[in-house]
Amino acid sequence: MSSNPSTLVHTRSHALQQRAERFFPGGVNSPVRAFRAVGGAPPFIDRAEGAYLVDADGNRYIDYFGSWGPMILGHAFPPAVEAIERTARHSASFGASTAAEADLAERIVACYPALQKMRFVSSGTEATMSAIRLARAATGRKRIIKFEGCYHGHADGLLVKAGSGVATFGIPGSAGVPEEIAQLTMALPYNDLAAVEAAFDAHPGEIAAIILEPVVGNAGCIPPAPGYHEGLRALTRREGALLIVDEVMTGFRVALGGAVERYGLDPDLVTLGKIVGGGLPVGVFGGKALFMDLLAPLGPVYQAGTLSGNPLAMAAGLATVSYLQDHAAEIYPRIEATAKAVTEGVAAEAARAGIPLTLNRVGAMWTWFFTPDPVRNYDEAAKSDTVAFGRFHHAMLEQGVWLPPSQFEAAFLGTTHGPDEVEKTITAARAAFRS
Ligand code: HOZ
Repeated sequence: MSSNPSTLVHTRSHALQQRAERFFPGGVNSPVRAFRAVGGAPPFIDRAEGAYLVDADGNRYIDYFGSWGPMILGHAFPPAVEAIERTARHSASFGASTAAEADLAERIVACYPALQKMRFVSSGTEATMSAIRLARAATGRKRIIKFEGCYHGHADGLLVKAGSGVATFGIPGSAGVPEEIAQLTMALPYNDLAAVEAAFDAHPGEIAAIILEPVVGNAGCIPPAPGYHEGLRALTRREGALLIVDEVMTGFRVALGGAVERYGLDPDLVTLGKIVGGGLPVGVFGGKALFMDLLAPLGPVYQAGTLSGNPLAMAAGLATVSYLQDHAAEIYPRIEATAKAVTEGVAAEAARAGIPLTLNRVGAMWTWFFTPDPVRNYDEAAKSDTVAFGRFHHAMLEQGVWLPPSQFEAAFLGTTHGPDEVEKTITAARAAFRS
């Protein structure tokens, strides 16, 4: 693959990028959006509908990142748009309770019975940060275990060997995180139960919780090895530590009840985000009532938020989750079949062109790793040829296919992707691999 000069016009996007750089570091409000990992300048989005993004210069793209996960029902999903419009007429925020919060919670519990009690926050970062505080309070312990390449938002203690932008930019651990805090986080290789056992042996009675992405999405997509989840549950139970399953990415994605349903997990706490807010900022942490009831005002663990349970966010979340729940039997097999067709079709084109590619897919999330070898953990993901990925990304973008702009992010599709999009994507990949 060679990097051909751009044929699409990006004049307006370039001007908007220059303007944005006056106000925002790198011109962005979240690092991976800057396209630094794949090179080139990011197109600015003007609008989106269904499976398509339209940029500021009028170029159309098939969207395979779906706002990094939330848009499983396609962009501008009409019931969510109507619910937001209707709700906004009665004010965007009250800072007091509304019936919509319990309406959404009821729907969430129907999909996630493991959430005996929950609390709404405004982002996945808040959800994981709060879940960890709760685990520390519940156990009276300080240390936590996370896994290399897993990303759980940008709270201090979780930016240790993290995935997503941290992996993309090769930042070993963020500057500004005090060593004393980072030391409380043990980052272990994913899919390696012996490493977890050794950590518990080395720090008996000190580990409050294990937090994991049940299917890694933030180092690219990495499925759990058979028996891995069960092993983590058995070890945490034996050692009196909590198991926190971070389903911000996988929730309502790999099944209606996320990885908890798909793999039959029994977590102590679960975190949700992305899809649960239907594209608006919502995070959730919840789980066993005995832990959740430690939260203020019932207990001594403090956590709060002016925009928590925000009415617009609840409206979008309710429209999305209700639709998913009511149509789950049809939706999940269909998006999985579409994802299988597009991912295997592209992988077959790579094989025909002699380009080594390893495909990891769970349901409608996946990564094409530019490596011939299996990818079961972050170290194996990091062996990918990121330069080749960057060239592929650009060649696809040029042909109207927008993939996540980093080898270390998962791709997604949803209900509005169909045979046409699959066909166009495979054709684009054929051209990309042969260029
Ligand atoms: N942390 C997100 C990807 N895993 C990126 C969020 C964004 O840039 O919008």
